[in-house]
Amino acid sequence: MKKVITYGTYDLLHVGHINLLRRARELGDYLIVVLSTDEFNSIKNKKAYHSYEDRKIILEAIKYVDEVLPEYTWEQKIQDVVDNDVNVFVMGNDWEGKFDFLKEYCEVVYLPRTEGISTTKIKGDLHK
Ligand code: C2G
Repeated sequence: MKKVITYGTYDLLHVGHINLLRRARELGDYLIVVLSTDEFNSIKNKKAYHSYEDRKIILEAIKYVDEVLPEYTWEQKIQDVVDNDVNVFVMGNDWEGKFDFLKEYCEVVYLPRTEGISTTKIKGDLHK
């Protein structure tokens, strides 16, 4: 079984997230999403609207997602890849090159982001 892993906050779910998850899942047979906890979001200077628990329930309802695990730190990726026998690490290309250290452990794929949509844009548009 070819296992794929990806990371993110996945707040205010939108088509950019779904496009990423679909393409990531298509690279293997099983997709693990490592979801930023509320505490880690504050380290990323992000404030999610939905709690970790709610973001986890939402992600688990997506047909492309097989498993959701918590992301607590920047430093857990190697351990996650090894512990879960991951073959492919995937992120949107806003992260291009940032996780190439994982190439020792698995394939590293950066996928084109979906243009014109982001959680930040949604929040901004709603305030207009
Ligand atoms: N994404 C995308 N297109 C968009 C918006 C997001 O392809 N228009 C992708 C991002 O590139 C990322 C995933 O969707 O791969 C989740 O995006 P975020 O929730 O913003 O994740 P981020 O805060 O970048 O978290 O350790 C890594 C971090 O946890 C990444």
